[in-house]
Amino acid sequence: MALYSRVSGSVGMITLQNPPVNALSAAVRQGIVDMMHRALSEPEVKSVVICGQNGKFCGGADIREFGAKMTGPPLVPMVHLIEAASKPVVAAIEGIALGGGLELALSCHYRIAHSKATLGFPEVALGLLPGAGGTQRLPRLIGVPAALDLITTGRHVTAAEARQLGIVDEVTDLNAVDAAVKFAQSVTGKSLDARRISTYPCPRPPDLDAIFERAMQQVRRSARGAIAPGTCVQAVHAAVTLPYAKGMERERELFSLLFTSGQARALQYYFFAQRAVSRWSTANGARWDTSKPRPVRKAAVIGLGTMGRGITVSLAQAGFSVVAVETQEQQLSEAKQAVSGMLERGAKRRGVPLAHDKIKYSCSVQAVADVDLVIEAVFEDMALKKTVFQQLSAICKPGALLCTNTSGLDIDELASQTQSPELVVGMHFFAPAHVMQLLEVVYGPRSSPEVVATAMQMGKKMGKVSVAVGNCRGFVGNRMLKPYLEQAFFLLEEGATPEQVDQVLEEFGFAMGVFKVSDLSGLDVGWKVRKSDGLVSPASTGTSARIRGGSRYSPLGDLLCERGRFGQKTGRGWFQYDKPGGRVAKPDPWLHGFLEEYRAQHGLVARRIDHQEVLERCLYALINEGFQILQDGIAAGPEDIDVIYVLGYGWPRHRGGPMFYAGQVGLDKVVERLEHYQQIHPDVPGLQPCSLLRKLAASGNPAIHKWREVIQKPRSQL
Ligand code: 3H9
Repeated sequence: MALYSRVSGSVGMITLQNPPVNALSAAVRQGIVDMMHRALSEPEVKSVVICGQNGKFCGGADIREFGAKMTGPPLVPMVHLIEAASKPVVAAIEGIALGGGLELALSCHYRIAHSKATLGFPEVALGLLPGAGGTQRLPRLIGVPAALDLITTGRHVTAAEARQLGIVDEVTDLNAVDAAVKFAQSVTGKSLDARRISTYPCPRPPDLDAIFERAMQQVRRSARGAIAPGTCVQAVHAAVTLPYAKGMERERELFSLLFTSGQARALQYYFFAQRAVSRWSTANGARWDTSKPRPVRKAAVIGLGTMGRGITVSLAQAGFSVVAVETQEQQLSEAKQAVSGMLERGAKRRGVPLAHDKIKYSCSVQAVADVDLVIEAVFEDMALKKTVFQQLSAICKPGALLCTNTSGLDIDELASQTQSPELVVGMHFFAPAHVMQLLEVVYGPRSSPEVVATAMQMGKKMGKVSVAVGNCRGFVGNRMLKPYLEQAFFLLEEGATPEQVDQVLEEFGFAMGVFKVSDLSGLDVGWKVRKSDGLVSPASTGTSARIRGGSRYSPLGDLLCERGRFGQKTGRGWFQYDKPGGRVAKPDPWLHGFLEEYRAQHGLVARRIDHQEVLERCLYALINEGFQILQDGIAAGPEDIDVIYVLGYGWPRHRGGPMFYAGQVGLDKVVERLEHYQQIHPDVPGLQPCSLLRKLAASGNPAIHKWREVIQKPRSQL
């Protein structure tokens, strides 16, 4: 709702009241309309200030209302009422003015912002465009190129930048509401003719066509199939080419198109999913709201390879004192140099404060004796990690958390090396660790709830989205990756090429196809794991080279590694590169010949594989594993899986994540297609629909927020 008060005798003050971000719900919109009429009708009131409660102007339209039937006054007539007012209306922007919140501010005649406020049009990230006149007013106010930038990227700007762009009239370090009241008094009685943005002509730069062409190219390059950015460009184009009223009609048409799209639903689901994962729970009943994190001031990182360096940088930038340990002098000095460079680049590019003085380097593990938390980041080798954990358990002060950065090793096995297994958790960072936003916090059966809470909070302080997951081989992300990769290998055996598979996945919206990603991360990484699992050679002579443990296995990755093809780092992998370390993947005729020979050797006849089969086999096998993970209680809900896949594995955000996507396709259809492929390829593992997936499909494809009710039942039957 909106509160009304009178200040300094002549200023009517309308305060938006809808915690936590004063979103423009039906009640708030109704309140604004009613209070505007009241302010305009009171003769003593000479000017109006609109502000938000609790230091936040407004976070935009209430996203929670998007799924329901629209009630209350619409936003567009509301902003027109404000702009048309005969008394000056001043927006007092504290905290945030985002989306519909900024549109509300743009309908006011003046805008005063606090210096710490941020402003922007983030609608594009929700699959929308600013639909209450934002696409028509902003270019009129700040010009086409700047408006295109803000609207198509959704980036937030500081009050200082907003002032520079001409979005706000004044910036203050003092109380912005008080400043707005004073300002409102100072403009009482002045003509408002020049203050109504909708009446401004839209600037028409001479190279207008080139500007729009460039903007379209830019969004096509980065959108990966998302439709909102290009639609935003079209809406701004209408501001330049049509009179205001016609431009508003075009904005409404384009907004409706997006609003009803599956992409908008996916992006809005994802918005809430990313917030839901912070309300974590574990399989044994620990929860975010009953587990208190322990204080951490000083942390340590053991092992300063690529991951350890990134983790050190993240910790230091988040303000923690860090002891960085690498036992080899030479490697320590190289790491020190690399970390300094990363900190300097962070300061230069992102304005992160330089944090050299937060880090102390040491060659001795003894240096971690007084820290509150250790993150071990040595090689992915269980024997080595066990030794480190035994040492840490003896050296660290009582109560210190012992965390391991691993992409899939058994947390419980490591915990059993220590005197206090309840203090052990996994922290699975993604490379590069100081850049990637995702952190899987892996709890073992013995990890204490406070320890999970502490690791989750540490991730948040490092600017990451932390997702709590249970302990199993590969946790959530890498466990689901295995069947996805397997299908891709099998498809090569059956006649596909790496470029065909990657093209299909990239057209779906992945940042990179599965084979390019393998080349980037290094084919030797998986090879090492397969070797230690005893998979690289058949169990006994006479067993087929393509069978392991009774299931089909593709040794293609192993064969490439045996030939020294480790991907980008060696200049050859599934693709070829111009030099070792090269980035541009090119199809490799050698590989095509190699695949032909391989097929001939194993009696495989290549067939034409269509795009649909590539997509369905890769994605549905991955999704099926996701349902198995839910069934096993490794992830608490589908949101956890979706956030992991979007932030850690390049899943296109506008498709919501694999579990949301499955729901959109229809769970019954996913089951039916998996069964279809399973019938044709009975020897291919990963195509047998898991029982939770079957159960959900049979219960009528319920909406994703209802899955948890069904998930609880199979678990309790175990
Ligand atoms: C729009 O305006 C369309 C119009 O152009 C045209 C229409 C015709 N609605 O992120 P946080 C909740 S589209 C409802 O954790 P922070 C959020 O779910 C809208 N709820 O805090 C969370 O709830 P919970 C354009 C909202 O401090 C709580 O607030 N606006 C909304 O890290 C705290 O959020 C946007 O896209 C909302 N609009 O960040 C802004 N916003 O605790 C989206 C937040 O139950 N919001 N909530 O999980 C944001 O970017 C961030 O939330 C914000 C605060 C920066 C505001």
